[in-house]
Amino acid sequence: MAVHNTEIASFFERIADLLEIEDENPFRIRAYRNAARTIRGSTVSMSYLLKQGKDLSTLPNIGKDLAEKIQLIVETGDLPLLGEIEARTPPTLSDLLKVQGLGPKRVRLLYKELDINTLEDLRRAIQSGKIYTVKGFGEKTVKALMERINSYSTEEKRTKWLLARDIARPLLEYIKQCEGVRKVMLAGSFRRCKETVGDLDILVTAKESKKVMECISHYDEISNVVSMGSTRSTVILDCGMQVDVRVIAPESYGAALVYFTGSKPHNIELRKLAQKLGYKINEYGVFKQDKHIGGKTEEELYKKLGLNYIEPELRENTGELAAARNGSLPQLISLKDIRGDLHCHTNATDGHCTLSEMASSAREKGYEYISINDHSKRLTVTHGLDEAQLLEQIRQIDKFNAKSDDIVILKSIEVDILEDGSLDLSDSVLKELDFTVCAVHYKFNLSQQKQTERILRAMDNPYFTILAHPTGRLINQREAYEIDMQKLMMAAKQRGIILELNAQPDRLDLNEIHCKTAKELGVKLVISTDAHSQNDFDYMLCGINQARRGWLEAENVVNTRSLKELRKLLKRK
Ligand code: DGT
Ligand code: CA
Ligand code: CA
Repeated sequence: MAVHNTEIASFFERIADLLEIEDENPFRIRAYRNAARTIRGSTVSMSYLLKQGKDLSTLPNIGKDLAEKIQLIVETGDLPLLGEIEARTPPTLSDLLKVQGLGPKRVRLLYKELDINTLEDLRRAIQSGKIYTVKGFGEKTVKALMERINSYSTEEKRTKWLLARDIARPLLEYIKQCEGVRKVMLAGSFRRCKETVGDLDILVTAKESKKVMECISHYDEISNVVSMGSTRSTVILDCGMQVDVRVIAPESYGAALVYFTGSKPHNIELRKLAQKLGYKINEYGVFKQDKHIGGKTEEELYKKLGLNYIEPELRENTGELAAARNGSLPQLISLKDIRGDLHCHTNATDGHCTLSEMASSAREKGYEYISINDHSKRLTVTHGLDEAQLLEQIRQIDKFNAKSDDIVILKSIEVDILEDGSLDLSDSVLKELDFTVCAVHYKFNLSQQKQTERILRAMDNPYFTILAHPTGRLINQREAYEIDMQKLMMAAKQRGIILELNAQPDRLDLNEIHCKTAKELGVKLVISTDAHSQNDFDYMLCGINQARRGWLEAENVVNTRSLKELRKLLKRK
């Protein structure tokens, strides 16, 4: 039996988890995670490629060493390296990583000091009070931890959008080549570009649905068939993702797409509206007294209801129907509007690539500008730039710009907002930069009032330009810290400060509600990838998804502007 891509990816993910707990080199950890992503997202299996004699090191994120490891897994079904790591660090520790609030550092500490290996061990240590002997585990932390453990087992597991895309991609390619298939579409929350998706909903139009279902049942990565009818089926993939597939008639395509794209509240409002107009709508079409009068395309369905076409990202029943009726839907921002990236790291701190490597990737994207925003000294004591190092980087950027005739690198920094609201570098060096990106990286647990005051005080610094990942949340891992967002936004507006929508797939910070509020208040936003390597520029898509869900238009986002316009917007009031 051939080894599946998901199995290979999962070897690398497990290695990355455990190395992280061991506090290994972050570059190495990232290399395993990136490789896992490539493998999961590949539309052909690694086994097949190897059989064809393909050199796997030509794939993105796969170097010679990883290519050899993949080959070993394919040939033997095993990877001794994982066994070696598991011999020193129990594999169950990676389950603990999944508990929100437990990062690798804390998991390591719990393991070293109390020999906590499993969730059950952790629960017992909390109940016996032993956990309080470990540094950093105070009453508040432990209480929150217990709540999370209790909800953990019942919590449904949702997959981040980008990973869902990588899982869906090879499956869609597979379905497309099944005999008789015409169209294949992903619907559901995936199409609405939610931050996370529960399951994948796939619609297929085909001549003969039975044959298609038969073909799908032979997909290599299915672990369990939950149900298999002639027009609908539900399967679980090896990676645990559930997939609902429906085969539909071409004349119902639009109606089915609307129905299965959802959201449910949007659909309910549509149905109510249809009733008012004397129609009935369902997944098969639009009906007037049982006569099928439409539903072939989505546009047609919306038109029959007196509505302009509503983009999937807006279908949450948060005002989109009214806007579609009165012609005031936003002209949503799209990837092609983006002209540059204003949050990028290099290997001067915790990035992986040089300044010119980052610039060349950005150039390939057709960008006019990027900025370099390495960390200031505090964050990563060993990596952060001090003032002399930052001045040296500024000289390097000047040199680069003098030679570059297309892309421009803007001089910047990701500077820490210290606990007292001061910035981590002195004004005398900050003034040498084109702008700053300012962020909270520690002391997440201040009260709402204190945290808000801390950031407001930082904003009083005239060199504060952009507030990075404003809430600090990490999807499935860490809650947002408490801040008065309305207050921060008003302050940002007054001072001409820009808020970042951080596009990292596990941040997506601001969320869509914040984006919409910012737009309404007239606060400017920037969509930035926080790229740590060349491939990370691709995260811009995730940022755009989030921005679209937040009703943003190009004009709300500063990195849709030309460099000349951008420079004006980066000026403080
Ligand atoms: P998920 O999978 O939890 O991320 O969220 P969705 O939105 O993909 O939800 P899912 O997979 O349960 O169903 C896909 C779409 O099908 C959903 O957005 C709307 C539609 N749908 C499902 N069940 C119902 C229902 O009972 N009534 C209506 N009107 N629509 C439904
Ligand atoms: Ca779904
Ligand atoms: Ca579903």
